[in-house]
Amino acid sequence: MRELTQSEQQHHADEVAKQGYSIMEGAIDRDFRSALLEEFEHLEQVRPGGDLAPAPFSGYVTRRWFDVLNDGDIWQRVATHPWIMAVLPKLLGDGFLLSTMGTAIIGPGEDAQPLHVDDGVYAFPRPHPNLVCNTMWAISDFTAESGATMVVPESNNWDHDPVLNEKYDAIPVEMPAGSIAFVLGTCYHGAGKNATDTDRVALTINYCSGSMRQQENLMLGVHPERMMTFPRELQDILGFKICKGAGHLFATDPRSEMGRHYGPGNPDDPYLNRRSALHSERVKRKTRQES
Ligand SMILES: O=C(O)CCC(=O)C(=O)O
Repeated sequence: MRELTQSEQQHHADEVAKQGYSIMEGAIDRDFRSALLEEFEHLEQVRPGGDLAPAPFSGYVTRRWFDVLNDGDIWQRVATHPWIMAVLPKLLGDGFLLSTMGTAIIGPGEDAQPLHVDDGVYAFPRPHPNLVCNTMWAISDFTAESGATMVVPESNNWDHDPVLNEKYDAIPVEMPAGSIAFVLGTCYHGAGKNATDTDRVALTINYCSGSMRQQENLMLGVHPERMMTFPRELQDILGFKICKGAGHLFATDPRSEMGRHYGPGNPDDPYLNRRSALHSERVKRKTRQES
């Protein structure tokens, strides 16, 4: 896949700042989409109907699977899509985190979701710095009829969160299958009504600033041994990367300690080497003192 140019990256960051959302077409190629569709079939077999019971907000005929980093390896690629990774630092700053990832497969007849914001969970008075950015992955076409995400353009710049069931001028984020839309945490949005007779197939992959708590408890949900096999970029956004001094273990990169307990890790990793060198030094000192 080609890289996003600097000016494309800036364009998306500017669009998001201005209107709350931005669409990247051609972000998911045919093979990637087919592999995702296969993964959904697998998930349907092992956890039929999704991980959430039918409910008004998350939907009655909507299938949402979570904790997917324990499922197929394809989710590791999803979490670190290069175009998303290129734009997010401009929106959430360095050290941003993966907050939650899941499917949003909206069945025929599902009503529109109430308009909401994704950073309401933090209850910060607005305006505030960007805390959250969602990415909506269109695996099938997003149209007004199929239930494309509805957004209220420029609501990201308003000074209050939406009032439940109030009427707002929302428009559908129409985009062809294979597109990904950024939706800022402060932008009023919600899934549209699916008035077709087929599923609207999507992923919702949500990121937050490195200073915020992740929505999904990813550090507890994935076994450390498995996390140590993940690419470094994914480990970073799970919380292994120190952000403004926060997130360390023994005042150093947590991978060192995790590698010691749950290796193999990367034997060339300078942090790991430093940590194990310090550890053997301590053991030697202790043995000397005891003898
Ligand atoms: O599925 C969509 O279009 C929007 C999803 C969303 O906003 C949510 O689940 O909170």
